[in-house]
Amino acid sequence: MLKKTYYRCKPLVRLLVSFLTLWFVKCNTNINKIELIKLSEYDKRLPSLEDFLTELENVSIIECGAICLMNKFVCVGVFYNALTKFCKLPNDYPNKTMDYGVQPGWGFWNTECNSGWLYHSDHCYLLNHTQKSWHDAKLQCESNGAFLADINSAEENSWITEKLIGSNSTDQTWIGASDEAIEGIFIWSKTNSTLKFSNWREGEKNDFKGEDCLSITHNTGKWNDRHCSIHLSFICKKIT
Ligand SMILES: [Ca+2]
Ligand SMILES: [Ca+2]
Repeated sequence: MLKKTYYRCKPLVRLLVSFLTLWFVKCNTNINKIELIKLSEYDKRLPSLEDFLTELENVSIIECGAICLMNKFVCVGVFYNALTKFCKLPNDYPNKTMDYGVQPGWGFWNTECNSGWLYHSDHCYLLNHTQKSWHDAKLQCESNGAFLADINSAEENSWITEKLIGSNSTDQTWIGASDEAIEGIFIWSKTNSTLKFSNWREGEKNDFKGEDCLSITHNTGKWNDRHCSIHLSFICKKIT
């Protein structure tokens, strides 16, 4: 039995988005953010087979999620009973072959993204603080099965600025477009397509001494073209 006090997770923000409930928590562990998505199709349902790796009692949903992600096995999600504060970590993703019983209070919470990644609108995002050139950042994302993030709407740009970056600094971080192929025509590397949405800072893009790679400013979410060889943090994105 893992003790709940070991993790000391504090809920920071709780957002209700239609049928999704997103939790952002801060822990004193290497897990800084956890996102759990409640899958309503499992409400009040619990596999009656005792097919669980771990069972915990008297824990919060946040603590339960943190414990799941702290384990070495792949954490697919948790069964949690809001009435009794019991938590069960399943061996595998629940499926139709399991024998379900209807029990009050139980719900299934999915960990859609790996530890450190944040979920938004069917994608997982990671702000990687390692400073890399634009091309090395792109390769790093791709080595994680992701891509250097594209941004396709004002809503996505705002979410990235406020929730993923969440900083007052004027630092900039790489995102996934460049105009190296045709000067002045920025192309998302993921899709090889031109920008359908843009959020250039006043006076940008200016190709100052040959700037070709796209960055986003932390505090404003505004875009700037920078020299591809400079080292910045970067945002990886992948489909869930
Ligand atoms: Ca340029
Ligand atoms: Ca510029």
